[in-house]
Amino acid sequence: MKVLFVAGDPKPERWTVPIKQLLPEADIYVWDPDGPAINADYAIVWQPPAQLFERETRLKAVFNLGAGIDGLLKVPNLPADLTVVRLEDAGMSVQMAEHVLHQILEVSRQMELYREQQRQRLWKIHRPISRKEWPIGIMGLGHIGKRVASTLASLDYTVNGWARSEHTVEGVRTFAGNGQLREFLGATRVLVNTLPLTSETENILNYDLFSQLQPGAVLINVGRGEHLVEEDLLRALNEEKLQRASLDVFRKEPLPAGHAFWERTDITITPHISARTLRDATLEQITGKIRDHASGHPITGIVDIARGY
Ligand code: OXD
Repeated sequence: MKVLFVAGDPKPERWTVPIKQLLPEADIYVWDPDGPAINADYAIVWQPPAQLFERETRLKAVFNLGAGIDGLLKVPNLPADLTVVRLEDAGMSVQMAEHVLHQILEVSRQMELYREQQRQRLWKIHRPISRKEWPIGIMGLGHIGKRVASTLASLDYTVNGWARSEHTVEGVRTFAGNGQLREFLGATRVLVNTLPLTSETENILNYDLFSQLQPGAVLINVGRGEHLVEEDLLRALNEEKLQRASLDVFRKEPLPAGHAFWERTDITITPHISARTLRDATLEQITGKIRDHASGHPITGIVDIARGY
């Protein structure tokens, strides 16, 4: 079995050595843009070049090194009938739950105010959190959205969840489809985006949507930069339709030094770190699936290319 590793890591051996340990029966190759076809059976990829699918025409499946497969689906020449498999959790959802909780506590527990007081050596106690004032709405109820929602629900926040189709999450009120979006937004003060990026969800975080949230709303975007209409965010903040935004993902990454977001004290910027791909858990999952697929067993995480996730 031939497995091809295609990701722009300057030290690919960080990946290929453990892949070989986990899958000793396979021959492991690193993508060489100028090299010949190796007739790989499987490819493990992150944002691969279009040449991959021109050159490697015998792939049985391609495994994405991330949960979001928008980057892979954009690659020209991706055969429409190729089996594409995304990462399922692999330690990401717990990180995401932690990150989102942290961003919420920043506002619900007034952490910036207490940091400022520390700078002033001021001991002053403000009123305690009232959870009722911080209803949270999670957009996207896949592995990650569900984990975020159930973590927050376990801390007694009111949590709503919205997705294209019906979902059930214990302790969470769920809404489905465009027909229930308005009601979901009206019940939400902290909006957390974990949606996959598709043609239907691109630009979904826009001025019209922000206008339907509860007063003093907060946006936490851990989905993709393309979900957000950037000028609409600035307008909503300027008009106080939103109180704050915490952004981990951007249309252009790294966020250009001259970008208006850097200047804003009402925007928290993190460099796409809300949930990192953890190498050990990721490779255990992918190599396990490669072995199962090669021996004809069913695997989970196969993407519906037409639906986009
Ligand atoms: C992912 C990511 O999609 O890291 O997994 O953004």
